[in-house]
Amino acid sequence: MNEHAGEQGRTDDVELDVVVVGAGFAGLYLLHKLRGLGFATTVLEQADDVGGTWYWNRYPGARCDIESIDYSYSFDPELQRTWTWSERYATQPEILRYLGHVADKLDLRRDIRFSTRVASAAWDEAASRWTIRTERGDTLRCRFYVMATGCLSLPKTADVPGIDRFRGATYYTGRWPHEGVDFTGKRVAVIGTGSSGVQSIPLIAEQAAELTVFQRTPNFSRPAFNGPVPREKKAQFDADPAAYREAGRWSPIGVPSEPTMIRTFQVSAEERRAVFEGAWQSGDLLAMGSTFADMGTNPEANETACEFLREKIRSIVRDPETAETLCPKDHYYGTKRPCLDTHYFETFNRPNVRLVDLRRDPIQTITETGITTTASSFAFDAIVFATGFDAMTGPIVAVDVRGHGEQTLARRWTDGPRTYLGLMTTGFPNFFMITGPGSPSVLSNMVVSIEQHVDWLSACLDHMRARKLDVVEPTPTAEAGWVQHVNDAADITLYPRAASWYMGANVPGKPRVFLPYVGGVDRYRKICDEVVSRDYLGFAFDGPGGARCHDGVVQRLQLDVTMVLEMIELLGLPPIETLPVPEARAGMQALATGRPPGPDVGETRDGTLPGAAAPLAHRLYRPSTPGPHPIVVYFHGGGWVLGDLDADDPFCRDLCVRANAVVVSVDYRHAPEARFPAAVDDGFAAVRWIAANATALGGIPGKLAVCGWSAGGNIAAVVCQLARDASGPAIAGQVLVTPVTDSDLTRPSYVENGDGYILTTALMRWFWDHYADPSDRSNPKASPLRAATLSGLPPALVLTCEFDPLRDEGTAYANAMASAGVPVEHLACRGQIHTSLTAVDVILSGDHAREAMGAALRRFFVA
Ligand code: NA7
Repeated sequence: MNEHAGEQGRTDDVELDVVVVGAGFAGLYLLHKLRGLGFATTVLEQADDVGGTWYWNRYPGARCDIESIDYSYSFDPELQRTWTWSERYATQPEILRYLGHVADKLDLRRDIRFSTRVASAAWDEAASRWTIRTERGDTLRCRFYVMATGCLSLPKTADVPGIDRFRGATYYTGRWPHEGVDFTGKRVAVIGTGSSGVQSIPLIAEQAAELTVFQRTPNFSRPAFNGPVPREKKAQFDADPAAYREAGRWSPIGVPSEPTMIRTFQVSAEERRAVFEGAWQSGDLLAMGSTFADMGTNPEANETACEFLREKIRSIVRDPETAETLCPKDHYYGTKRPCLDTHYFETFNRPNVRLVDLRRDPIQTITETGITTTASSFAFDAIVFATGFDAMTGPIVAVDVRGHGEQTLARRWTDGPRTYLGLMTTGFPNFFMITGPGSPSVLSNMVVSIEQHVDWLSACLDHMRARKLDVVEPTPTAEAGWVQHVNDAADITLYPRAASWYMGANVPGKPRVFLPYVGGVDRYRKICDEVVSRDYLGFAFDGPGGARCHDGVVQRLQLDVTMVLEMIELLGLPPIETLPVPEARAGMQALATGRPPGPDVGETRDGTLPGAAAPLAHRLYRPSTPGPHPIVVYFHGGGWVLGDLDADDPFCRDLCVRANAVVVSVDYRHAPEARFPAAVDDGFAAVRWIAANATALGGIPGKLAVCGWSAGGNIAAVVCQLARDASGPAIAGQVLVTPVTDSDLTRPSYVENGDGYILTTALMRWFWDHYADPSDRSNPKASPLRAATLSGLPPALVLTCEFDPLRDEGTAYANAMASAGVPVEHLACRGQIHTSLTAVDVILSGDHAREAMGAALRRFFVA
């Protein structure tokens, strides 16, 4: 098997195209693929056979927890036809047999050097080659160097004091003896309750005389209900394997699925329970996190699932104190990797099993004979460490990798990994990672993500060869953009709130950075494909074929904005400007149904107040805190044509809570029925009336601000100018949310963002045509940017969005006010579109802007 054993210390005179490190799922497929393309490839593998993760993790109960049909290669139809899994979730030995079978079938072993650990890899600038040195003294030279080392392959150093003192046997789940371990009659300790602990504990308990489980953090786990491959699943697969695989590739997790759009609190408590029970009974790892659309983002929603799961634990574990100790309470479901088990919680009902809660009773030291905690001393014959891995970055930086200027990767990543697409990192030409940090990797079915990376990388090398390009490296711009996107995407989820290995939190001293990409396998695949179709956007190539680079950032929209745009595209709605006004209004109302309602406020009250010509409807939102409160007069958006009191209701609630102010939303007259200047005249009349009646409204006289979105921002801005010119009422501040400030539709933002981001240039033109005659449009009451002077206006917060046609006129207004001496804060919202900031609980990435609005208003009222 190991044809190179005994050839230690050799220096290859062959120049390889590619050296791959690791012979697990990734390395095997990569070798096959590159060989097929005619690249001279060698794989280096530290074990003495193939298998990677599945070679090392031989602990009792080790098995996959993505169903085996999904957790297997898709690239070879014959392999799919001829291999049959014996169980729904295959055991480690069966998966290892599978990988051995693949290696045999494709004759891979002849290009794999086993028992070979890479010691260092250095980029030779002059030759544009990598020099790889192994711990047994081999030296290899290659054009491309690929780490296919897996995300969970470097066991974490056991950070428990006294570990070397123990005279009994110690075992690591990730380095389990090949011959197995017989615990019969032994007193055994298991430290760690992640997947490895949860899978092994029930089996160790069956054998050992006594088992003591040392738990630091309880984990969410559900029964796998393992057994034969479910008939339905198999039938679905067999009916059309290619279509089945394609559905997996274009799914969020890499397993065919139909994501739900329903949010947790849209259904009753009973319905919710039934949905959770269904997920529990399914034995599917992904089912619980997919029960409702907001599981990963809404803490209260997630907590309902957590409590359901805790109840299950309490119903299984007989001793109430033990049950309570096993109930996770310090993290949301899914934010630490959940587990699937077979009789895990039941194991704690056995008389020979006890649980030690390390949060209450931490380990002081391991001794010669056992473990001493603050409260007790335990004697053991064996200690099993199920303490996990230095995940994702650990195996990569463990090698002394040196790129440009001898810089080491470990040093470059001191503050956390920086990658472009999780595939490459700047400063390290021709160095690739398979499922590296910044790619979906561990948040997905690994095999699907591995295949995607291998296919992408092979196509890239083929592309380079065809164009005589020798060297590839991502650009700093592309990498910075991707790192930003990966972080932004994680920040809208609950993930960063947990001390998980996803965050690097399990390894003392490791930077806390969210490592994988949460955007999903499908969206990520689309992004990688887009990079290729845009001439390898963000990659710089060089070689005899010439230097070339199409620099740029591939994903500039926030993840949740992308998701909303995708949803709207699916709806296939006609452009608003092609509709008659009544239909456009009805369409807007229909779109608003079913959206999240926004936060609760103390009280809402509908009424009328005097407008410029006739009474105007208004809605008042009062905070639940004791009053009186300052007042914010709010004007909704809709291009002076659309919108009503309901349109921005969630946003008004949000504003009310964040500003701790009464919000009075005023429904001014709309065009085309009432054209310019009806809307602004109504706005001014309303502000005057509200200021005069502040006390009756529960407000504080003299503490009044205005706020508006889009055309409502236009009204708010104009009202401030009118109040200044009329010497009252006093306005403490103005919050202008992506406001219309000018009728000039030729600014660059109208060109760059004129189509594809909901508010289009064509729609803006339609709005203006309905609202104002061309001759009126330069009037400052229509285009407040054109006022003779902007001095003397109230302090302002102006919010603009990067992908909004109105971006530049908002910026221009903020700058012009600032030049005129008005205190102005301008918040330019990255990756957002015109409709982002009012989309409360939908565009979560807009939350910090909403918080800034609340803070600005509170400041205005203090001043
Ligand atoms: P995990 O999931 O990282 O679990 C490791 C467990 O060990 C976890 O409960 C840790 O508690 C615990 N641990 C780690 N260090 C200590 C010390 N020093 N003292 C006490 N307890 C400790 O690794 P697994 O091998 O179980 O699973 C890895 C992945 O493989 C899994 O997620 C699946 O993707 C497959 P903590 O939670 O850090 O408090």
